Amino acid sequence: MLQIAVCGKPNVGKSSFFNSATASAVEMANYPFTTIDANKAVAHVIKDCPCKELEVTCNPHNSICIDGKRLLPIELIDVAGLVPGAHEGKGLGNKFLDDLMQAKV
Ligand SMILES: Nc1nc2c(ncn2[C@@H]2O[C@H](COP(=O)(O)OP(=O)(O)O)[C@@H](O)[C@H]2O)c(=O)[nH]1
Ligand SMILES: [Mg+2]
Repeated sequence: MLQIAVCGKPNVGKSSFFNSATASAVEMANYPFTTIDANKAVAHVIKDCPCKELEVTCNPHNSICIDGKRLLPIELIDVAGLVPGAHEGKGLGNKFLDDLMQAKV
């Protein structure tokens, strides 16, 4: 499954977006480093499925078709905030970068 990491400065709403997109309930709060360990959950991109236009029955293997709408799963990864000097070990340093590197995007 495609993995997309949500990356940004501390306290900008990454975990709030993650919760909305995946119907999760990870901690979100108005101070930096509320998120330490990365959170992962599945969200769906919703597109029109060609099955309606082609008038065929749809039975996809890697996604879900509901009444002509195709739900394509992606794994979202919510990581700690990006701080200056992370590559030198500041903030969560390399741990933060390791979490990010799992993602394709
Ligand atoms: N005004 C405003 N506040 C937001 C928005 N999204 C999140 N917040 C608040 O910003 C704070 C940090 O949110 P959080 O999701 O924990 O940020 P993160 O550190 O980037 O994961 C929380 O108090 C949220 O309620 C938004 O779109 N607008
Ligand atoms: Mg967060």
